[in-house]
Amino acid sequence: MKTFSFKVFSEGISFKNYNELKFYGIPEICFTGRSNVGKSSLINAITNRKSLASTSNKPGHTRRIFFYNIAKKFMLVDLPGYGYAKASKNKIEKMSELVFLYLTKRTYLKIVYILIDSRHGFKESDISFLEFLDTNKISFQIVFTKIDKINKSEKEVLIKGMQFHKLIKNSHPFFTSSKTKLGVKDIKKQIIDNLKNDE
Ligand SMILES: Nc1nc2c(ncn2[C@@H]2O[C@H](COP(=O)(O)OP(=O)(O)O)[C@@H](O)[C@H]2O)c(=O)[nH]1
Ligand SMILES: [Mg+2]
Repeated sequence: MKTFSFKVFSEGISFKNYNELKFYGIPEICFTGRSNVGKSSLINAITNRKSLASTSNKPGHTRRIFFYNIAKKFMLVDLPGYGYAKASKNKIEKMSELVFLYLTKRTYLKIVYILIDSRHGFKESDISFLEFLDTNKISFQIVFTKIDKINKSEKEVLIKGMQFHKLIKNSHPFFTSSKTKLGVKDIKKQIIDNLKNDE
């Protein structure tokens, strides 16, 4: 496969229930993270759009899974975020049934990009989500967002913090900013490489 531009072929289509999900016959690549982590901004940066992912922020839409067909090569999947600040504690801990079924049953799923806000680092909900992916043998890639908001020594603290958990210790995170576009190319390159392995 040659490189391709991440042109959005179809506008987002969203689902609220697992049994409504359609199969598209192309690989699926997910983005998720705690709310406000910068997920919509990063999806917009990757697809070079101003407001592609903003609709998923509308009230009532936050519990839906959004699919965007990118250049007919893959489906970019915007998973509902976890760790809702306004939800009850119970909801924070509990993964929605939709996300659970999607992640455990979807055979076209290639990789999950886990977004972590550089200013806040890993939280308990991130770690439990990572443990869930590991248990279910789902590959993931860690992406630090809003890197423009931290300085060099804060970045070092962030990297050091990764040594404390076995699941993230040896992983190679991406450092990104939707503001400066830092790291956006690296994600696109990894996606293209990942899709190549399928051919
Ligand atoms: N400085 C900076 N702000 C960002 C960046 N990405 C997102 N934000 C801001 O963080 C807030 C949440 O971003 P959004 O993409 O809506 O997060 P989401 O809730 O995860 O979809 C917004 O105010 C964005 O402008 C970034 O890379 N740099
Ligand atoms: Mg959003």
